[in-house]
Amino acid sequence: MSSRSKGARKQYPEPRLDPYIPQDNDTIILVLGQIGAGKSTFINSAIGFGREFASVGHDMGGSHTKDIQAFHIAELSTAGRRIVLVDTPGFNETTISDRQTLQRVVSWLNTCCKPTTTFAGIIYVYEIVQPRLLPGADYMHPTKFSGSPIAQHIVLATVKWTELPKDRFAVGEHREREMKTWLGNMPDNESRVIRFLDNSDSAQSMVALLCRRGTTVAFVMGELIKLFGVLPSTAKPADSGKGRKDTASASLEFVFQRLLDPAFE
Ligand SMILES: Nc1nc2c(ncn2[C@@H]2O[C@H](COP(=O)(O)OP(=O)(O)OP(=O)(O)O)[C@@H](O)[C@H]2O)c(=O)[nH]1
Ligand SMILES: [Mg+2]
Repeated sequence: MSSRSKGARKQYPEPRLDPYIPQDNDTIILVLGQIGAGKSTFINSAIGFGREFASVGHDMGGSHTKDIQAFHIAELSTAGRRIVLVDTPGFNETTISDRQTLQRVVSWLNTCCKPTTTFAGIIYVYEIVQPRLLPGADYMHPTKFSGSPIAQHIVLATVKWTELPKDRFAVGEHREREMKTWLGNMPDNESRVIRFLDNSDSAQSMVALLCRRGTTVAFVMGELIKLFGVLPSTAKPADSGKGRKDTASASLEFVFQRLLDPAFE
């Protein structure tokens, strides 16, 4: 990545936009965080063509990203395995609860992924300029994953370092140290709180880190259900138009019905 020249990037096809048609060997990464944190901006950097594929919002209203949307990173895809970054509406939105937002994400995974889809992880985008964000007030605060097997599939991407006044930089570093305790006592915790340096290499290195350690979508959905009690909606989600329901994803739903209801035959 850092060794690649800008010219080398041009030989890759630009990522395809909607509709997202799941393929057997897709590798999924969810990008989550508060409204306006910089999720869509991060995805554009990771895609790496200097273009705004994921729409970025500059207004002060609620979540600019309204729908869950999947983007491929052609540059990072190898051996027929596509890396797909999933942009999501932000938490702390006024018109929809965080629980409903997470339910949409879980429903999207349930509907748009195949049983063979690899789940590489979650990039949780966190504004370093944010003075306080109490776990009780943040439904999916990263502390909630402490002790969960999902913790090893999370990267905390701290963003907006350039917005910290120079004399407040030490405060940012202090917050960063605190974050390193959030995912619990895992050997490589510290290495997964990473500064986003506003460039493609920085975003792509986080993606590559997560891709070294994948699990199944079914496992992650099961853990999200256990941690947050959020069931995938049985109704077709509004976002499913951006994916395709086929027999493979239907069989994933079957896995989940069984997981949720031990009596299910
Ligand atoms: N300085 C700086 N500004 C950023 C960064 N990321 C995002 N922004 C700005 O923050 C604002 C929101 O960015 P988005 O990428 O739309 O944030 P989002 O998390 O996708 O927002 P929602 O979709 O509304 O939840 C925009 O004005 C961006 O230009 C960053 O890394 N550094
Ligand atoms: Mg967005």
